[in-house]
Amino acid sequence: MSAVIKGNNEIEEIISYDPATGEDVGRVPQMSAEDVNETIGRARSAFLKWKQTSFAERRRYVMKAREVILAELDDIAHLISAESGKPFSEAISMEIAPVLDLMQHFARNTEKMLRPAKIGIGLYGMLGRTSKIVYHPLGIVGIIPAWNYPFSIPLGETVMALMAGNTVVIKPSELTPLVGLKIGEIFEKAGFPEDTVQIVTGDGRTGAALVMATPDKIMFTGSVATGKKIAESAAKNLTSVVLELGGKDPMIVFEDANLELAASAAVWGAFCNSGQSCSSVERLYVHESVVDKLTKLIVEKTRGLKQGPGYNEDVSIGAMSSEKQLKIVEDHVEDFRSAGANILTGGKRHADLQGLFYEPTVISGATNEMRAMQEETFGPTLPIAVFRTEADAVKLANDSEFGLTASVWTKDLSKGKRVAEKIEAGSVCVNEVLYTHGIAQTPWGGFKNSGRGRTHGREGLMELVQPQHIHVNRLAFLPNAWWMPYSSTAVETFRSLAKHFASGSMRKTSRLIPQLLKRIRELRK
Ligand code: TXE
Repeated sequence: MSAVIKGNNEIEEIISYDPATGEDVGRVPQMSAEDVNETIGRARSAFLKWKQTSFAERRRYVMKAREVILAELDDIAHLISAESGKPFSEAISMEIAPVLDLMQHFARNTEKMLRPAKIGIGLYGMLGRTSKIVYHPLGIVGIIPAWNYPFSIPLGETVMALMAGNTVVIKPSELTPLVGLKIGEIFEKAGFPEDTVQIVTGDGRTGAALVMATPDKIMFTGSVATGKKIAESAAKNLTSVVLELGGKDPMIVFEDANLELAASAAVWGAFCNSGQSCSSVERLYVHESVVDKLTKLIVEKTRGLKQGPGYNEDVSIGAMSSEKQLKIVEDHVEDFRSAGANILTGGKRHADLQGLFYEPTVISGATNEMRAMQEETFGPTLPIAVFRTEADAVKLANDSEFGLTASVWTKDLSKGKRVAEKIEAGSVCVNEVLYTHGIAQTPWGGFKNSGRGRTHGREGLMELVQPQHIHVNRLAFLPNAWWMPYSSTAVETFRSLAKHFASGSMRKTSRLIPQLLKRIRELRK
C-alpha cells in the first residue's frame, strides 16, 4: 500500500505501508521530471565509461552483487514481504533464489552470447565478401516494474542490461519503493561505478517522466492500459519498449492426468503471491469426466492452507498488495456469483485478519461468458470450467485477449506437446505450472495483449543491444557489376543475376561467370 503526502518541507512524499498490518514501512520522495532528467544526464555520462568495461569486469561486479544479496538474504526477504504482503518464504523461493540464478547465468554467459559471429552470406561469399555481426549496448535502459515481484523483475532486467554494457535507471512501483532503493544499495555495496544503476522514486508521474527523458529502451511491467500509454509517449522519441502486460493463464487438465499432482499445482499456481503473478492460473479447464474428483482435491488442499502476515514462516497465503487490487478480486467474485457460478471455499475478505487478506477462493461452474473469466483478476481465485474434447479445450483456452502462459496436464506427452503448440501464449508448460519466469535461459513474454518483446533468455538479451553488421570486400580492386554506368551489357548481366545468382544455386551461378567478366571489363574501360 502507499499514499502520496506533502512532507514537512512541502515536497511530496510517498509513504509505503505493510499491507498485512497497515504499519508505515518508510517514506521516499515523489521525484519530479527535473530530478528524472538530471538522473538520465548522469546515467549518460556513466555509460561512456561503463560501455568500455570488459565482460570479465562486469561479471566480477555482478558476482559481487550476488554476495551482497546472499549476506543480507533474510533482511531483503523481510523487506519484500513487508512492502508487498507476500510470505517471507515466497520472497526467498520466488524472488531471491531465481534472480541469484539469473545473475550467475548472465554474468557467466553474456560474453559468449554477444560474441561477434560470422554470418554465412551464401553466394556473396564467392564474390570475396565476408560479414560478421557485433553487438553494441543501447545506452540507458529505463526499467518501470510493477509491485508484484518488486525485487526479481527489476533486478534481473538490470543485470542483463548491465552485462550488455548499458547503464540503468529504475522507477520502482509506488507500492514497493523501498525494495527499489534496496536494489540500488546492493549495486552500490558491490562497488559498481557511480550512476551505473540509479533509482528514481515516485508514482506514475515519475514513470511518465522517465519515458519522456529519452532513455534508449524502456522495460515495462504492468497493466495493458499503462503499457499503451507508455508505448504512445515512447513513440514520440522513437524509444523502443518491451511490455510485459499480464495474463489470464489457462490450465487444461485432461482425464488421464495425475489428478493429485494437478490439484496441488493448481492450488500453488492460483494462490502463490495471493494470485498476483502475471502467470497465475486464472482459468482451470478440466475434462468433464474428472471434474468432481479434481475439484474435491483442490478444495481440500485449499482449506488446509494457513493465511496470515507473511513474516510467519508457516504462512502460505499472505496479504494482497493494495486495497485497489483487493477490490478487483471482490468485484470478480461477485461477478462469478451473480452469473451463477458456485463459490466452494473462500469468497470473502478474511474475517479474523486486519490487513488486506482475501481468502483463497475456489469457484466451480465457471464459463467463458462470465466477465471474470475474461478480465485479469490478479488475485487468489481459481475458477473451474469443463470441456468435452481436445479441440474444445484449445478453443476455450485461446478465447482471451491475453496470451502469456498456459499449461496442459496429461500423462500422454505427445498429446501434451501437440496441444501446447496450439495455445496462443508465450510460454506453455506440459505438467508444470507458473514457474518458468524463474528460468533465466528461456524467453519470457506474451502473445496478443500480454505484451511486446521478450525478457530473459537470448531473445531478452537481444532487446538490450543493437546489432551491427560489418561487411568486408576482400576483392577491393574490382568494380561491382551492378555499379554505374548502365548499358545493354549491364542489363543482360542483371537479367542473369536475377535468373542464376538469385537462385542461390552454385551450379546455376557458375554459368554467369563469363557474363560477369564481360561486364567488369566494360566498367574498367
Ligand atoms: O499497474 P500500472 P497497477 C495488472 C493487474 C493489475 C493492473 C493494475 O491486472 O490489476 O495491472 O495494476 C507505473 N507512465 N498488472 O495499477 O498502473 C507505476 O508507477 C509510466 C499486471 O499497479 O500499470 C508502476 O511502477 N509509468 C502486471 C508501473 O507503471 C507509469 C503486474 C505499473 O503500474 C504510468 C502488475 C505512466 N503513465 C499489474 N502510470 C504484470 N504484467 O504482471 C503508472 N506507471
